Amino acid sequence: MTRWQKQGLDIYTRKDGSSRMHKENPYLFPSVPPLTKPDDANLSAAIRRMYDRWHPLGDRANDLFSNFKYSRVTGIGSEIGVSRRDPSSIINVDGEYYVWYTKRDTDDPPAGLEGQTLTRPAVDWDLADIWYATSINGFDWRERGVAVHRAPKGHYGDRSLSTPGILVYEQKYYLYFQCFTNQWEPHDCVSVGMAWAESPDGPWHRVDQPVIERGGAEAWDGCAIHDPHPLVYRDKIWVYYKGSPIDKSGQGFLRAQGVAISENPEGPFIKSGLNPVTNSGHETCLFPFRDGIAAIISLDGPEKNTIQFAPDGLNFSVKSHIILPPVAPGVFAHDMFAGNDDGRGITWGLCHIRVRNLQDPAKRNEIRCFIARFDCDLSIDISRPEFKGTNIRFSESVHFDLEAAMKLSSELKDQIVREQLDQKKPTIGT
Ligand code: AAL
Repeated sequence: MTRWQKQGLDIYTRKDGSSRMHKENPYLFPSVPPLTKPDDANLSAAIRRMYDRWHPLGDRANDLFSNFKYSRVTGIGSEIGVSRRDPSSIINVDGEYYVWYTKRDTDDPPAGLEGQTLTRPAVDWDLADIWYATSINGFDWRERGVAVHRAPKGHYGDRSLSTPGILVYEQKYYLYFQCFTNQWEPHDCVSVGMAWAESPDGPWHRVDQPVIERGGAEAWDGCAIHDPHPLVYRDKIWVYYKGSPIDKSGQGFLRAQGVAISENPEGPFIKSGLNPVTNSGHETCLFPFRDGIAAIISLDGPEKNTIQFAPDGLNFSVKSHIILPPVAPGVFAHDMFAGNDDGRGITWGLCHIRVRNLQDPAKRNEIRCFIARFDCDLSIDISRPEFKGTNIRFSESVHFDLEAAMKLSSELKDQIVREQLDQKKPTIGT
């Protein structure tokens, strides 16, 4: 008598509706896990989590999991003496992709806070302007020139403009960017400026005052509003950003992101009462996904290197753990500004890669960046199994790479050799 009836690849179900994973032996975990959680099986905490939090097929069945594969681009790629970094989202206007980014082309490399002058940059994104480039295929780019120049001396934004985010709203174009005024200040403190244009090719009109202000002295975003990332959601303009506090005593919130919302591109932007809405992440990168908002959260914080999702744009949770995420990504999401509660996800974007002068320890500030492309599968509409694999191993050169500080330095090695004498307790008899 067959008490249990098999349902395809799914579980065995009894007439009374109860289910189990294996017809004969309820304790045997099968090679093909049932797609729905068996209700009478003896499941470990990890396997229960697999059903309650993840999916029995793991990353393969997760629209919000992807690997990232990188390509060099032409036109805005690596160039000695020039830095291009922090690309905006990418838009498509009349068949051409457009991207905006920070470009620094100074005679001297970054010299740090102490070494800066009116013409020598403190950091890589100092004494910079917002430039733009276009492309037909997203791999080969043509640099088109400056989009938004620094302001004249004595005006808001006369020191440096960096890290742009693009918004297309009611047939007009808006760039939001970090707007540095006067001498470079410690801690990268800055507010957000804005410029608008009738066409993606400009001319751009710079607004002479901040459009999103820093929080108060004790706020989580009291020092800086970084990486402004606009999108349209629920009939409003949402600008996500990374905040940082003035208090750098070591007790403060290290990295978090929040959002400021407005009905007009010019503002006023009202910061969400729930800010910060992430507890992790460095540069901001978000895109509409189904009826919510997805975010690539990388580099910093307890939930670093994850893809997250908020069904309301505010309450994010981790949807996957990712490997070698793009740094400072700007993505192409054709529906970034559609606001139609039907986000389709992304398959590619641009990011930056940092190059540092490691030959001479005195020149650690000598940094430049270049733009690269990444491809991925965080899309509902395509399926690329090549991007859903795990178990990525890094090569010998990555393990001993100095730039990523993966290789143990000789100073740290000496310190460790000294310290481990105390820890060198006998294996037997402890
Ligand atoms: C980036 C961003 C912001 C910071 C600096 C330039 O990657 O987080 O833009 O200010 O670094």
